[in-house]
Amino acid sequence: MKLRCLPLALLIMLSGCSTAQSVLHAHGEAAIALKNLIIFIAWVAAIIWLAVVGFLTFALVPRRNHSAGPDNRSERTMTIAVATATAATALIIGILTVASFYTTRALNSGGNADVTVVVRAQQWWWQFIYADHDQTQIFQTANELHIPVGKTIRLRLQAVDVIHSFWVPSLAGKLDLIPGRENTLTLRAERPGIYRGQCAEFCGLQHGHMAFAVIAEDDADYQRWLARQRLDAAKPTEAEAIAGQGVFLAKQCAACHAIRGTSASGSTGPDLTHVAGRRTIAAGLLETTRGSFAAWIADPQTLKPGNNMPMVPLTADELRQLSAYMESLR
Ligand code: HEC
Ligand SMILES: [Cu+2]
Repeated sequence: MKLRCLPLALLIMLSGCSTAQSVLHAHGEAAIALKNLIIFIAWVAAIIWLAVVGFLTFALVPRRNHSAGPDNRSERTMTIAVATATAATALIIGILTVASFYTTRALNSGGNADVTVVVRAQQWWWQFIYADHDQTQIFQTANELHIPVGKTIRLRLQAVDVIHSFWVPSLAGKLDLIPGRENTLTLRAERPGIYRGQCAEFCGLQHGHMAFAVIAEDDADYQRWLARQRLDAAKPTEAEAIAGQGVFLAKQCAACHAIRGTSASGSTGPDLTHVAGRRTIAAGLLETTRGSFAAWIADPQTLKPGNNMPMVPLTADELRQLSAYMESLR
């Protein structure tokens, strides 16, 4: 009976093998420090386990010549054994405490940041606002954080509604976003890649659909992305997309979404200025395609029940035009 459960248990363990979002695939300064700490603690625990099992086996092996009652010698041996074990326990706990203390202190050592991004978590998506001294250069995006490789990124973590938690296991430790207070997380990617992140604090119905991506790219690519993001939305050229812009501005869409360069300036939902340039929509739910836009706009409540975008009644033509317009926003 028990043996029959074994394959199932092994199968479940296999699910830990993905590298998509793994603490053990560390590519960021902070994540590497944390991974080393985890491995160190695992080794210490393994050695302790072996020692305990060793002593237990030793104690269970029957031996001849042991006296019937407790004599002075065995009592003395016992005292020494207990004292040694207690001292060893205290020492090991001490070492582990010091190791975690120095590791976590190094994570938040501050220093100068090359890029500062305000992260505003809300049910159930991530708003990323790229700060700049020059007011005209500030822009925002959603669910996709672009960073330059090898640079220090300062994230100012804020929550709009309830507590959320920012976690990109391959790059850094996790940190909560708490309404009314700001936490700071320092992030640094050592090599280019797309790192999956996920809200790590249960925040309501769609907590599981609150993913994001950190895209670490070399400086030239990052600068190109930055320059593009700072531009206003592209003017639609296709007839269908032009009609779509009209629908967007006429329906409630513009009350919740901003599209720079148009009169749409809502702030309840993600900024859509360059929405088609993002890999996914609705916080990792759907890959960005014209079909996904249509599906999402037609019925956001079936795709992501409870989310804060209502179903706006549209005709089939309006839906097609809106999707074409969304797809033109690169
Ligand atoms: C009441 C506010 C509201 C209205 C009205 C609204 N939306 Fe949204 N929209 C949202 C919110 C909130 C989200 C984020 C949902 C999530 O991911 O949980 C969203 C997400 C989106 C996204 C995905 C963006 C991304 O980057 O993930 C698109 C595209 C979109 N809306 C288009 C539209 C269109 C087109 C209309 C008009 C037909 C519209 N929305 C009307 C609030 C609104
Ligand atoms: Cu959450």
